[in-house]
Amino acid sequence: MDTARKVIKCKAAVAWEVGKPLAIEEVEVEPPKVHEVRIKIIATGICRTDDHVIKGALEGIDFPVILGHEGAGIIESVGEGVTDLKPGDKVIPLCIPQCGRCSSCLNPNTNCCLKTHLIESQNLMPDKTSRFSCKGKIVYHFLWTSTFSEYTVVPVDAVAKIDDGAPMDKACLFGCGFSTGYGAAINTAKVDPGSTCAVFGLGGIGLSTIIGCKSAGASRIIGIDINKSKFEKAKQFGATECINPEDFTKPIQEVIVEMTNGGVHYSFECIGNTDTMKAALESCHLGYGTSVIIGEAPSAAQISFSPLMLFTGRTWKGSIFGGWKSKESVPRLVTDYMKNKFNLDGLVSHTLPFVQINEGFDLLRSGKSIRTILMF
Ligand code: PAD
Ligand code: ZN
Ligand code: ZN
Repeated sequence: MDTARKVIKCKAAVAWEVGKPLAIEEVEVEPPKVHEVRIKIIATGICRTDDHVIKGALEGIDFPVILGHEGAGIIESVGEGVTDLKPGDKVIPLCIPQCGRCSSCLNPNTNCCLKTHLIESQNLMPDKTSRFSCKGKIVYHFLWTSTFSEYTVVPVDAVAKIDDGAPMDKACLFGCGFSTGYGAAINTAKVDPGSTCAVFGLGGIGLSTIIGCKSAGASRIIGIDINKSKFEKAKQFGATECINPEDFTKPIQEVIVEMTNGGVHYSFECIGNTDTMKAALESCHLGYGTSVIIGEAPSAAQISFSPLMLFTGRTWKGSIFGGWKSKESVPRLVTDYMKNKFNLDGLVSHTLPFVQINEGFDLLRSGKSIRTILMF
């Protein structure tokens, strides 16, 4: 059936209000407008950031909304003016776009395109309308990705075309988790061979950071988590030792400074908690230690720390989507994966049919899963 230019009715998980489980609904998805594409999502992962929205921790999200930002799919149809994508192409929607024209896109040192949700809301398409509706009500987009829907509409600046042979159930991890952690180590920290790293939080982001630290040649990688069941996998990915802050009476940063004779070269916060952000900074060595914030703290959070930490030569950075300029880098990352440059398959702890999405969130909240992949 030729669906192009027609409204498609399909399944989606709608978040009607804060704090409620997602509801599987039949939604209407309009055809793509100018410079947009409609994608049939094949697989999507569940990331902690989606959970932050469900819990109301992130400001500026309108409801009802279709969440999801770690997906992989196939172009169903393209809107006017789209020249670089065609129906049938395998693609990954990008939660950080790359417009190629703004001052950040033109600056080689950042991936923070000014079209991102950090600067203006991505609850609607660029023309300020939605392509989704359900039961006669408008449903909002999320990060321009909304991958918790069998079909979604995305602006072309937020879509990367990937290798035709890429397995979709793994490729979706390049839409957030893997790219974010791996890039934070490679691009943001620029971990060097022989260095010592500390990774706070061993979920999908933390484990991907470990993969990055290892491939950059770090000789010692310390994993930190309050859930011991994460340690085995962390070691498989390259952690040389794992510690639980609850096993010590003194603060974890003091433990790490002692273990490493003054502090680590690189630390990464992959939790989203201001206490562990501070602990990660204080775990760094004076003079040359660098700490990278990857975890997303609640919108209203503030942090206080001693300026002496930075005065004495430590560097504090943040990393969004691993520093990758998304549209050009994601296809290369997927190709590198196909050439076995890194193995991320172990990040997928569970696979469920899409309609069991709430079970996927339960697995995340109970600490049992790394990434649950939902298949349509
Ligand atoms: P996750 O919940 O799977 O992993 C977090 C891990 O931290 C779990 O294993 C917890 O047990 C552990 N943890 C929790 N509290 C503590 C603590 N006090 N001390 C030590 N360990 C603790 O989440 P995730 O890996 O999907 O995401 C991690 C964060 O990264 C989260 O805040 C998410 O919103 C953020 C994120 N950032 C980006 C980005 O571009 N910067 C992208 C995607 C996700
Ligand atoms: Zn994410
Ligand atoms: Zn841009």
